[in-house]
Amino acid sequence: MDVEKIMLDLEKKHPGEVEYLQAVREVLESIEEVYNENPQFQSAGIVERLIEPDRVLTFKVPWVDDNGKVHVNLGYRVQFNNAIGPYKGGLRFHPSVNLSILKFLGFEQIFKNSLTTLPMGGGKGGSDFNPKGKSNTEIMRFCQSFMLELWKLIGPETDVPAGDIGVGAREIGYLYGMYKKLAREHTGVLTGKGVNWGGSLIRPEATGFGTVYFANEILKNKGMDFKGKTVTVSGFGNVAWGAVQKVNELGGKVVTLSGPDGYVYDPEGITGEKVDYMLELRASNQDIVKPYSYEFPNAQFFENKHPWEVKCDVALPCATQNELNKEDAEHLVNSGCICVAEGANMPSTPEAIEVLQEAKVLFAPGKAVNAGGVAVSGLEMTQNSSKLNWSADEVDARLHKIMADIHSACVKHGTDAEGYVNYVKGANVAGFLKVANSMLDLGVV
Ligand code: NDP
Ligand code: 2IT
Repeated sequence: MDVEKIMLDLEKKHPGEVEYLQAVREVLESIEEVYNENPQFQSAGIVERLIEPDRVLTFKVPWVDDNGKVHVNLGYRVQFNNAIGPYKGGLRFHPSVNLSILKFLGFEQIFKNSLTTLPMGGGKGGSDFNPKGKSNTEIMRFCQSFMLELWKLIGPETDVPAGDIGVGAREIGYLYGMYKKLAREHTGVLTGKGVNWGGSLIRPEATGFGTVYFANEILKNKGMDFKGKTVTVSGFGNVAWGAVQKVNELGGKVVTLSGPDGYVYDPEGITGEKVDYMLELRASNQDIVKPYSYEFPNAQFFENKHPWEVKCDVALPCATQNELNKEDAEHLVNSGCICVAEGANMPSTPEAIEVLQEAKVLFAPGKAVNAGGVAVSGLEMTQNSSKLNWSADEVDARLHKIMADIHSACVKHGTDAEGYVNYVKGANVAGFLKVANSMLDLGVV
C-alpha cells in the first residue's frame, strides 16, 4: 500500500477536509503492515472502498424561532460502511459541524463499532445548528424539522443514530417522537432513548464509565490501578461526567474540568455535589465552566487554557477533537503523566500522539477508549429487538467485559518487540481486520 499516494488522491478529491484526512491517514499508517501481508485485501480494493463513505446525504432544516423568525440549517447523515451491521453512530449538533468533521467521525466509527464485537457498521450525522441559548420549544421544533427529512434514510435494521455533542436525552426524545409519528412504528431506530420508552439503563454513563474501565485495564496491565492517582479531565459534558464518577469510585482524584472558556482546577477533587453541579452547568445551555469556581471557592479558573498544564498521573481528554496539541503533550510528559486515554473522538493531534508515544506514555485512542457508549447503544438495540429490559448490573457487567476485550485486542495487535503497547496500531488493526474480512466475504458491492 502506498499511503502517500492514496492520501494525495484523497486530498485532491476532498480538498480542505482536514479532520477527515487526518483520521484516514492515522488508520492507513497503522494498517499498512497487515495490509501488505494480505494481498487479497489489495486485489479486492478494500482500502479504496473503505475510505469513501457509501453515501453522504445532506438536507435543509428550516425552523421557526420563538419570535417567529425563520432559520435554515444544514442536516447531514454520512452512511460510511455497513459490512458488519446496520450503519450506527451519533448525531452532533454544533455550529462547527461540516462534512469533514462528520466524515472523520463516521470513518472512526467503523473501527470503533467493529472493536465492540457487536454487529454495527459505521455512520455519523448532525447539523450546524447551535443549541446554545435556544429555548426548549426551539430545540423541539428544530429536532422535529430535522427528523422530517432524516426518517426516510434510517431504520432499525438500516441505520441507527444516537447522541453526540449537543444531542442528549432531550433531543433524542424529540427526534424519536417525530420518527414514531411519521413511521407509525415504535422500534429501536435511535439509541440513547429514555428508559420509559425503550432506552437502556447505563447508556447515559456508558461512554465515561467505559473510558475509565479501559484506562484501568491499561494501568492493570502494568501492575497499577487508579487508587491515589491524580487525574485531569477535559470537557464537562456527558462523557466527562461519567468518567469523573467512575474515577472517584476507583479511588482516583479528578482535579480539572474544562469548557470552551478555559479550565477549572480543584485541588480537593471533584466529588459528590460537585459532580452533580457539573450536570447543572451543562443543562444551563451556556456551555461555560467558569461558574464552577464561584460555586466552589477553592477551585481556580484559568481562562482560555488547557488542563494539560496541571500535573497528573492520568489524563482523560473528554471534550472535542484536536484539543490536546504538541505543547500540551510536552507538558504531560514533563510532569510525569503515565497514561492518556481519549474519552473524546480524536482529541489529540498527530504531533501530540508522536510526543506521547516517543516518551512511552501509555496512550490509547478514542476509538478504543470511548467505545463503551456505542457498545451500550448496541446492547440497547439487542434489548429492543427482544423486547426486554436488562438490569443496570447486567448492562454494566457486559460493558465491563466489552472494554476488557477491546483492551486485549489492542495488546494482541499493538505490542512491539520491546513490550510497549501501541494502542493506536492495536485498535486500528483489530478494528480493520474484522471489517476487511467481512468485505472480502461480501464481494464488491
Ligand atoms: P457534550 O455536548 O455533552 O460536551 C462537549 C462540549 O465540550 C461541547 O458542548 C463543547 O462546547 C465543549 N467544548 C468544545 N471545545 C472545548 C474545549 N476546547 N475544551 C473543553 N470543552 C470544549 O458532548 P459529549 O460529552 O457527548 O461528547 C464529548 C466528546 O466525546 C466528543 O468528542 C464526542 O464525539 C465524544 N463521544 C461521545 C459519546 C456519547 O455517547 N455522547 C460516545 C463516544 C464519544 P461548545 O459548544 O461551546 O464548543
Ligand atoms: O462517538 C460515538 O461513539 C457516539 N457518539 C455514540 C454513538 C452511538 O451510536 O451510540
